[in-house]
Amino acid sequence: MILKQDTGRTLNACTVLIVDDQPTSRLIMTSLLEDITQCHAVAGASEALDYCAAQLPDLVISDVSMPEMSGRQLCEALRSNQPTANIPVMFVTGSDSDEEQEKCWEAGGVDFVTKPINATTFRNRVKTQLNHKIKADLLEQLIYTDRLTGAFNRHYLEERLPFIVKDCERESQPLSLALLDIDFFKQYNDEYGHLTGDECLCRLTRAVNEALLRPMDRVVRVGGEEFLLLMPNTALNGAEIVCNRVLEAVRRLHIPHIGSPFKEITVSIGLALYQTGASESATAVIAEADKHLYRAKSAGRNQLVF
Ligand code: GH3
Ligand code: MG
Ligand code: MG
Ligand code: MG
Repeated sequence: MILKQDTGRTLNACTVLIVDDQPTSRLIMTSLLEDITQCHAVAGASEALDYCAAQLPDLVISDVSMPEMSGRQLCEALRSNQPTANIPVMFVTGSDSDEEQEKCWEAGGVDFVTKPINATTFRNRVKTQLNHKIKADLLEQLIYTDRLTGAFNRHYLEERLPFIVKDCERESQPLSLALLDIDFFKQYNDEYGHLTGDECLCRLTRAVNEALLRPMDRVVRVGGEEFLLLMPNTALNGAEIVCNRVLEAVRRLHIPHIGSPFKEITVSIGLALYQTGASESATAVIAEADKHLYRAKSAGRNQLVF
């Protein structure tokens, strides 16, 4: 079965986070929106940051003046952190001075609503923002993922790898990189046909994704039947465990392949480590993983080399 991409998201499947230190404001906004979308309300910015990091809501509606941290600071904090950088922030405030407004726009806000809230305007502006977000997410998915398997694509790798490396450098964390290639896949296509080959690629992608542990891990389709596994904050011993689990997950699919000595679909994996502060670039480490993959192939396939 081919992986279905998430193209038909509707407003009621979106999540909105409401941030306001006044309980009545939270209540009013929630009651105005709860028939449109999923609402969650919190009383302050630090709670909001935790929620956003964990849940990635589709829109944040924030009060501007709050005791511990202002709405503007919340917006800036969301912007400066990659996973939350694309969450739109709409400001709702009782203070409508031009200066305050200007600062909110500068902080990266997408809309600015003044209290007392006009219900119709508010509801429709929220709907507009959510519709934009649905389209932006879809566009991102189309740009960064492979249509057949749903895995991330080369374009994603070229654009995101420098940032992934930068995050690892900043946190002094290792980055494990593994190249995976299907064994005897040309014979598989010859024997079972290209469509069955495509289906095999999809099932394999799903199995590999499921075998990866952390939400930060990524599967990138870098060639026809070749995948790069990106494992940030993962040292070699951890990555070895993950790669062995991937090998096992593929074996457990038990996809028949009579042209292979294993009689089932298997993969070979070459693993290498990017260490922060080292002179080697991530691209050089991928080349090293490729050498290890070649050795895994020469040594009989269906194995990991690092
Ligand atoms: P090895 O064990 O050495 O990796 O052998 P192999 O046959 O897998 O390697 P080779 O690179 O010679 O062949 C890769 C094959 O993958 C060629 C092509 O038929 C198949 N392939 C590449 N992209 C796709 C795709 O999108 N769909 C299908 N069905 N097959 C593909
Ligand atoms: Mg307030
Ligand atoms: Mg191959
Ligand atoms: Mg290949």
